[in-house]
Amino acid sequence: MSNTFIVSNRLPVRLDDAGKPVRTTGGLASALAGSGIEATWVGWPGIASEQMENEAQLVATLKESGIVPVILGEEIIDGYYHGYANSTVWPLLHYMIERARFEPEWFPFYEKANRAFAEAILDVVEDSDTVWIHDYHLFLLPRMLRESGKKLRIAFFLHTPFPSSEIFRALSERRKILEGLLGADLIGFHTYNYLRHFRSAVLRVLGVESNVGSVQQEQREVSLGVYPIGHDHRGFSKAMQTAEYQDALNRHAAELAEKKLFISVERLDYTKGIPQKLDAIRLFLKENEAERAKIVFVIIAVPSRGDVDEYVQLTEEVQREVGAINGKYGTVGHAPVQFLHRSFPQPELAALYALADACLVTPLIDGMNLVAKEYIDCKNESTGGRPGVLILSEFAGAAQELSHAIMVNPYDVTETARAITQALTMSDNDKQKRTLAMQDRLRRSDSSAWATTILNEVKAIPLTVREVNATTQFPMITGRVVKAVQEGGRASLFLDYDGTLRDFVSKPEDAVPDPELLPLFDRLCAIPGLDVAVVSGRPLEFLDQHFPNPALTLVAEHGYRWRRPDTDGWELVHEHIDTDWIDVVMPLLEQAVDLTPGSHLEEKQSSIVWHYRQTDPEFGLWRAHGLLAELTDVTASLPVAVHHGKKIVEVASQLVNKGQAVKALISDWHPNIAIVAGDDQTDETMFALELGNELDFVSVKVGDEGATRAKRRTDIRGLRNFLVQLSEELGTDPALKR
Ligand code: GDG
Repeated sequence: MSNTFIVSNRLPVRLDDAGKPVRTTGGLASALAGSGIEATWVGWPGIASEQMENEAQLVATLKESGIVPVILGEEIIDGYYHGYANSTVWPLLHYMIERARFEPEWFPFYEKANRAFAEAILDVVEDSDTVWIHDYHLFLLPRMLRESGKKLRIAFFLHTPFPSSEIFRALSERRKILEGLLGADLIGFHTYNYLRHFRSAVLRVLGVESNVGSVQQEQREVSLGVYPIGHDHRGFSKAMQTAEYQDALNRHAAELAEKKLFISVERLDYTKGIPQKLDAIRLFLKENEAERAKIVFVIIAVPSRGDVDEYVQLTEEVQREVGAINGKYGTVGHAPVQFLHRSFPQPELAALYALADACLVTPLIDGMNLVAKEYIDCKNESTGGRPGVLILSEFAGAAQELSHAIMVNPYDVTETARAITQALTMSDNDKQKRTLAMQDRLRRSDSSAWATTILNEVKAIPLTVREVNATTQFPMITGRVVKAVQEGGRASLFLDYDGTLRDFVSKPEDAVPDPELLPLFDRLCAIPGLDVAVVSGRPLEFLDQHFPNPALTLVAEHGYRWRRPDTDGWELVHEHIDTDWIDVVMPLLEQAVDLTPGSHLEEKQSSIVWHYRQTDPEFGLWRAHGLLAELTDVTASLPVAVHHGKKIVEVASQLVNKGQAVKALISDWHPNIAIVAGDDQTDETMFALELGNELDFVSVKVGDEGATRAKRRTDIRGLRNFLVQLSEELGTDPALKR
């Protein structure tokens, strides 16, 4: 049976006065408890190893209750948690680049901490287990687990926003972070906007294109999804059944008497917009003298990240401002703003939600915001709830679901002050209607439903998807080639170069053959009965320079010229080719270069190629579509073929294509078996060849993108392994050795 592991920076435990771990509820822990999913937690217990009185005992106690602790020392916690995660990444994910601190010494600790998590997990997981990783503290972990070679299903959920790539790319470690994340099988976000920004970062930082729902990674597909988190409905319902809740409800109702209660609840964090909220309250009190004594704003701000300077300063700023407002608008018996800088038990919180006439949720930006959902849920008449209305920032992820709230722009203090007036004067009937319109859906899509959905989706991903090992498709073919050659027949290999025999690089001239390739060709060319051709779009100069072995056949410029063994160098494949069309298409191609920074033209004997690999990826693609439409029009009656390849648009003479050249070579060589391999559109002319039943014709597409007429697929490594295997099997046969 496969197991599920939930990994988050903090474990759902706190240490009591005696240093003993006590399970805490709330958030993820309750979500899972409610969903009936059994999972083991992996995380940091919240104190540094140096502070633990008896580390071994603590670890043993935690393990007994199904928890796997990740033990971290003070130095790592400082650099990883207080430093990189909370002082660099957190502000950046929330668009607050001016608050982000960039200290080069922090990232190595972030890596070390992620590594410590990986090791703790790898100690306990087995093949086919599911690991669900949470949040920005652990961006590198999915890849670390993937690289372990264990067959795990890995999900990652980001609880914060994912910002625009313009902001994200300010991180020096942007590549490592994206690559780390892409080690997962499934990456989840709260909203479609965050997913969209993530895709754009993957495109702009890694140059990897994606679909709305997935990113292709070598032989794996990484699913992307939108899963708005729900609140702990079950937990709040239970809390509202307790005596503690009733007691708080009665007590607060008596304290409030006729006064209206406007509540806000949040961690004291600069993303939550507390100073702006206080500005709006101040403006409201200034303009509504008659209301001052009748309203109380209770601001519950749970202490957060007290070790980070930014947070200490924010606390002081908020305390000062609250004092100033009360000093100005309070009376002897009444302070309009109550700032409660501490945490409350859940039943007490539920009672305050139930009583409050309005809830002010006004973050400057927030991944989701659960308080907004909890407030709506607690508006339950049968448990003493009073009608109330939610005032909600349009920049909280929750705004996309809670459309019946009074929506505000938290930066617009006047608008928020006006929303307070609107809430104050709203009829109970209107409040109830708004609440009811949202309540059912919120209760259904609570935190348990959310956790169940994500876990079900990741568990449905077949482990075998990413085991499609291209090399496994070849033994049969190797056997057929070996047999043909050993039985005195002939075999031919027609191999494209870029993207087939080696990877793409941004400058085509840098894509020289790697050190293994030329000796491999030397070995293959030495096998009697085997003919080998490199069939490329490259100019003859490049091929001549990099493939010196004269026994190797070279086809340049997509089949325009060739260099065959035992001949005097390069010849035209076809004697007469009309190139008058070049004058017609050239102006269009030159215009494309002028209008698209980073693009350039490559002129070949029988074709012209517009390259846009180094342009802005979206802009380049858009221009390519425009150019293709124009070219299709202009070339309708010309003897050319226009095609859209990988980051190129090519106009080529119709007679000249790789397929025609291969066909001519096959009729020369008479092989019993021929293998053609290529990765892009120009190679389709080879795959589409119809050469009769006599020939064993094997077409292989390298890469898993796009439709193809080839009968098989592999990747660069798979093809390379096949060639090596062939050279070993045929090269080691003494009968065949020269
Ligand atoms: C991150 C993202 C995203 C608060 N005060 C008390 C208390 N709380 C509980 C609330 C609520 C939770 O804390 C706060 O959750 P939020 O969603 O509002 O915000 P973050 O802490 O910033 O959480 C956020 C979330 O992750 C989930 O993905 O929504 O955008 O920033 O549940 O009830 N609970 C108790 N006493 C308090 O005084 N018992």
